[in-house]
Amino acid sequence: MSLDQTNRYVNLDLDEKKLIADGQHVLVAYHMTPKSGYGYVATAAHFAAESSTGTNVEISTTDDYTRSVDALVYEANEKNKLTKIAYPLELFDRNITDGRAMLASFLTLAIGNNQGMGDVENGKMHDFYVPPAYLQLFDGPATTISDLWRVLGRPVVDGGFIVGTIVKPKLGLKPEPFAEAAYQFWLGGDFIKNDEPQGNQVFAPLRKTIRLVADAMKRAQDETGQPKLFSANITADDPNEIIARGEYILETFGNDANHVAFLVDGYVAGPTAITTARRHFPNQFLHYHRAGHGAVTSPQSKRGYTAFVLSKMSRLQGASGIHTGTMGFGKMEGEAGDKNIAYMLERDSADGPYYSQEWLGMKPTTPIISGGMNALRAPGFFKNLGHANVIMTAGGGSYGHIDGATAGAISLHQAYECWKSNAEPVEFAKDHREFARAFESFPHDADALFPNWRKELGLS
Ligand code: CAP
Ligand code: MG
Repeated sequence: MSLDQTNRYVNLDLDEKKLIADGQHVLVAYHMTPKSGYGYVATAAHFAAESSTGTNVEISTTDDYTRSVDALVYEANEKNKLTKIAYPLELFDRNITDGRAMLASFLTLAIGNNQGMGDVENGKMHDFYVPPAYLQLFDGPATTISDLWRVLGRPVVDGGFIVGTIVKPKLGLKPEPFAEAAYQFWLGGDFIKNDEPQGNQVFAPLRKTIRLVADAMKRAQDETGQPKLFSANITADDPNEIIARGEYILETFGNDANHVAFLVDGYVAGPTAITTARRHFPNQFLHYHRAGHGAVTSPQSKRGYTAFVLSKMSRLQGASGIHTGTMGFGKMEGEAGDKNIAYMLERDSADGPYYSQEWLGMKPTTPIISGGMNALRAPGFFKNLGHANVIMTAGGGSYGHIDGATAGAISLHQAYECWKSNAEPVEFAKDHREFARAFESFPHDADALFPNWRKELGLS
């Protein structure tokens, strides 16, 4: 039987409103289940101990100050498996260089050893609250979608939908066909990203590919008279590699350097990679790709943290935009209610599942919508979210259009117009060719979303 730490690490008399008013604790809500045979409150106590100042036995070195910074369970509801823990701000590590906070410390405490304890079946973070004194220690975003709208020549407020894609196939294109694929999309669209694994593969050396992409951007801008954007993947294990890639890319784009965003695979490469990009390239839109997050965020996973928590953490780190899924309208896991993730990212005050959060003017992080999206799915997505001030990257939805990527891009712009004009999509398709051809390009989606489309559009 393990040590009963309830007396030390549980205080169910703590009042959440007072904890928030005092502003001296990070509050975290977990769905936690003890292993069978273990008491709920006692396990929650051990969970808090292992997440702060304790271990599984009493130790001789613990002193009064140590006890004063214990993380404390202030709610332990066995019925709905809800454990809430208050973490004193003193527990969290600060940089020796500038005294600022680091997400690594929040993770290593709040979602560290407590993820593998012998008496815990599972514990998953569903929400957390950051008080002003801790919030101000995080970088937050340096650039936002407003900087992209400015480059696109649009209003920097409500600049509207940014039509994007991912150069597909995910891997396998050599530099010349890669750049051609980019050029073809840019003849109709605004924004292209590297796919998350694209970097410096032997068949597509980054230095050559980036030179050709920069040239393709120039040609597309000349051809269309429209500014174009490129989100270049600079993900790497070594911060020096991240910096070297970023510097090469900016130098190569030259006068178009402010048309470049930097893509970082923030889940697999972690907070160090995100912060390296955020601090070394503060003028570039920081595009957080979350590939791999499903390992912990999927509803199937009873450990780790949710997509909501991942997204909220990305704003603290300074992501200008993060993939927030397609809220049930695309190919990846998600549901319409995920729009609350978007609201937590883009608003100055928003409600999470358990905590309201004031961002005190910290710049917003833009929802980036990706994953099986195409022109047919877009109007329903905008309707659910309630606006279109987002970046949508449709890979298959562009390169899978039967008239090619340019038409795919145009069909996405038309989908935005369809939603903005509150038009019925099949009716709208009758006088918007590329949008109509999206029905023929993605017939399974068309059948599911608009069963009468063939008859209405005069197709057998
Ligand atoms: C989408 C995508 C994105 C995922 C990311 C892909 O391609 O490029 O990486 O959607 O998921 O590789 O699948 P398609 P999320 O447009 O062709 O689906 O945005 O949910 O993190
Ligand atoms: Mg991808």
